[in-house]
Amino acid sequence: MTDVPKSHPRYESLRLREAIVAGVRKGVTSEHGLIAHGRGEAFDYLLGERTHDFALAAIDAAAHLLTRANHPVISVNGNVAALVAADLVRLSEALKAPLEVNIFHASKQREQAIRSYLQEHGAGEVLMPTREAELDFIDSNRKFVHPDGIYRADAIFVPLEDGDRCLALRKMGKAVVTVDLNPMSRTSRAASITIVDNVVRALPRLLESVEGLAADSGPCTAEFDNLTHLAAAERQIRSSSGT
Ligand code: PTJ
Repeated sequence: MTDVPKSHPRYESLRLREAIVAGVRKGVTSEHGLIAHGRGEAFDYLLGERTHDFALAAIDAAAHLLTRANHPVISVNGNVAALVAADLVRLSEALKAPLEVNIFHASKQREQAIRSYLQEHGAGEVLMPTREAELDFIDSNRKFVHPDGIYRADAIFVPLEDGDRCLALRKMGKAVVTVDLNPMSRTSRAASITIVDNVVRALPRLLESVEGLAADSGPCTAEFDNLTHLAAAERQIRSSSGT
């Protein structure tokens, strides 16, 4: 990383900033993505920049839900592509779930850039938004989906989401797993399972859980109550003294 020694106490946080800035420069991440990242940083700081028990429980429940789904799909936007492209590709392979580009800030050029970036990280086919299939209950660019991807999916992994589409997907009867550092966001509250953690920490753990389950498809763990988990995350934030 440019000029920052690994011994710097904020090294990891600065590394992620650089990854997001590099994403913008490559045309993968939107400029708005910088602001979204900053909001995430603030929540992560309050969470002590570590994965808590409520997130581990959500990861476990998410792994069960996604491995048991008939047609899981992984939705990719400009921020997650910049931060965790290689992990998304590995998760897609482990779940046999297609990757589908779906962005909020409309840009055909950026959609193509995200696809190319995923392919540089080992992805095969990447589904793209189409005009052939539209989600109900939503007006933004995110309504345009692929007929064999999000449109047909019974479970969708949508890390770093804006609330509208999450609600629309739920109203359409689909299960939604999200990763969001803000337990109070509309997305967090609307999702079936919210992993309140940084996507860069959550993805490797989710992958590990999915790979473990693929080897041993044991019984499903207890029912997951999303709102109870969000309340635990909020308590953690309110009691925080930072990192
Ligand atoms: O590429 P696009 O056009 O689809 O745009 C993607 C963003 C993320 C810019 C867009 O979806 C957006 O504006 O999202 P919001 O409404 O700002 O919500 C993003 C949420 O993700 C916020 O609640 C942040 O706290 C959270 N967040 C940000 N960075 C991370 C994060 N959660 C987990 N890990 C992060 N690294």
